[in-house]
Amino acid sequence: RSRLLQPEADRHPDTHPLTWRLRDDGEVIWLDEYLRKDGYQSVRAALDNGNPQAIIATMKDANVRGRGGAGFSAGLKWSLTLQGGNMPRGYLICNADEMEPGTFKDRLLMEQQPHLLIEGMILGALANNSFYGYIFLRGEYVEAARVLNRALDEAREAGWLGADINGSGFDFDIAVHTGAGRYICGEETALINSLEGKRANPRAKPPFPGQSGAWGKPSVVNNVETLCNVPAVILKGADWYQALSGDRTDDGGSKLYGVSGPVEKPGLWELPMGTTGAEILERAGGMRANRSLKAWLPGGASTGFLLPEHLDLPLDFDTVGKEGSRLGTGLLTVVPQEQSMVALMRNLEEFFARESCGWCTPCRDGLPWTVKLLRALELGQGETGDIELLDKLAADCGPGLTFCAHAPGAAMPLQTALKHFRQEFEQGVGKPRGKAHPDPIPVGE
Ligand code: L3W
Repeated sequence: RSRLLQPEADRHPDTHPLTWRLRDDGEVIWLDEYLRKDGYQSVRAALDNGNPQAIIATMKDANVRGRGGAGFSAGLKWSLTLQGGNMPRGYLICNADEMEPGTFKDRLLMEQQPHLLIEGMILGALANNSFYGYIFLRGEYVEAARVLNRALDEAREAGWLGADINGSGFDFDIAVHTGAGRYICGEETALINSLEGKRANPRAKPPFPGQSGAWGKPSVVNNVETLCNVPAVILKGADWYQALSGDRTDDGGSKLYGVSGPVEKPGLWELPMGTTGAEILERAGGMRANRSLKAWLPGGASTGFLLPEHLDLPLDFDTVGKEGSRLGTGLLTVVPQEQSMVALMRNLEEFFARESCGWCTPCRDGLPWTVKLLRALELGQGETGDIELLDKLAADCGPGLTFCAHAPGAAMPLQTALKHFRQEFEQGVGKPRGKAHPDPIPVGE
């Protein structure tokens, strides 16, 4: 299996909070070793301190931005959770439904350092006064489920989970819940519906889950990598975390960046936030022989295409936004010169169309229509006006026009492909417009 192998020279607790404990053999860091390497010290410190507000204040000052792709401040989210007074205690949910195409960071974290995630979740539970935690895990992540369940048993036996955690009076336990294979379950409110045993349609926000989530209780949903940052932030403080990225960007911390595609060494590394695409490509050994870079996605299929000229931009949460893209998950997908952008977009839109929950019209009907147009263009059988129609269908999926971010996520790669490579799409127009455009056919036919 693939492993997160941070080079030994880079493994230091002061600079690599997510990966410094990793071993050369890539084996799992079980409890004994985790404890030897400072494990659970931040939970101990937080329990001794006994002030959940202090955890939230540190997280807010550190400005740990959500690593699932949206970049919302975790500390701010935690400060908005309804708690106290007559509020029932709620849930701390880890979003481990990693299905973004090209993204494999959370799996490697969970498979190798399960206790780091568990420690981050306990801190999240303390801060949000959660009484129970769920790890909503992608169903195909069988190995991660095995590792997590064994680590949860270890933590329970050692008193880090369960009733009265290490004599503190605080109760909290965690269960792994495996998903059944839908991308939309990664959207936090669809995830909550799925957890409740309902169909995974997104819910309207507000109310945000922190106000009313699973079974109507305050529920905080954070990504795996986000939660794995928490122990070191609580132990070392906001200034240390901010300084990790140096003067590369205003966003602090380190980030798991990776590459897939025709590069010499596809992989995943912990690097300072704001590392450039060029530096990440260099880590990956550059493009394979006889391949040159045509375009790249900075963080999954729902981000926008960037060009070689953008390689020197810092990959933080805001900079690539000015180029029509987003950081997303920070795992680059590299596209070589000979790849047809029309075929690539057809493939991506087939994925997005298939994974639509069907709730909102622009997504349910617009995405299959997009696939139909792209299929025709790919075969050179597009009609005059098809490209303008693609522009319109993508615009109809824009932010705010649908319940959740699935449709805007599907629109962004299409819009940027049309912007940067329009000529390739135009080459697929082979005939004048027919009398009437037929209705979209269901994807899969
Ligand atoms: C309280 C407010 N909370 C926002 C919270 C909100 C959520 C977080 C981000 O989409 C993107 C999507 C995918 N009070 C709040 C508030 N929040 N305002 O902040 O919310 P939002 O709406 O900005 O984004 P989202 O709906 O969570 C996430 C993209 O990420 N993506 C997907 C990645 C998939 C994976 C994976 O498979 N592991 O990561 C990648 O780019 O397309 O655009 O918690 O409640 N006023």
